Amino acid sequence: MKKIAIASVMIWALSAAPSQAVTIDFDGLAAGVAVGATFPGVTFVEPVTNAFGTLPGGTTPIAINHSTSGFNAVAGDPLEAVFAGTVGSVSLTGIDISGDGFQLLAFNAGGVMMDSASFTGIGAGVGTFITLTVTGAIKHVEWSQITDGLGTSDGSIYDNFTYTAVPAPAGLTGAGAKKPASQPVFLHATNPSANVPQRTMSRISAGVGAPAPNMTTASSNPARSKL
Ligand SMILES: [Ca+2]
Ligand SMILES: [Ca+2]
Repeated sequence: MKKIAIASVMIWALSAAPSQAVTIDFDGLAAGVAVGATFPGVTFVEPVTNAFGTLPGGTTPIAINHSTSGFNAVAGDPLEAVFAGTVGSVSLTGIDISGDGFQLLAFNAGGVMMDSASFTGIGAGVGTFITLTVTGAIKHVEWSQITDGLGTSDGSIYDNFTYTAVPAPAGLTGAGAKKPASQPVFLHATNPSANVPQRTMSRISAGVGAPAPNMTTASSNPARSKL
């Protein structure tokens, strides 16, 4: 019966009503891996995982940062997420947000920026976090610091990527809709009903068929004394 119950939850996650929020907390992934296409419906470009989800504003233990610029992502080379279709809103929590700030930009299918949100903290932003939301018919989002005036003396990470699909026309949401739309769905890469070992998923995200690269927290995240 327990397996049946878990399977039912997953079916809900995969066939969620169009207006339902989906939150990716990254906590089922190991630290130091590319997120890539781990989660259905959205492909992450640049984000790799780190073990700083324990900081204020995050969910433990995993958060994300840029694959090459680490904790100092800049607007010219942002982190990105591209949806398979279009979604109606995207929210993301920025953690340890300093005077260099945090911006979240939303683009439509034509690549035109249609919404943006931003926040600027004070100093190195230790303990400062903010959840930004953008809305519209969103095909992809980009996020980064606003500037990098503080350089490597400061950095930021990100966690809890949430999106809500464009609501379907009235009358098309009733099939199997037994779960309240206000209740978010959390996607974990290690959901037992997926029946895919976490290690395998990490390899998939790094390249199918290739030997698992030596991706460690140290090699994927620049050595930093603080964020
Ligand atoms: Ca997390
Ligand atoms: Ca910071």
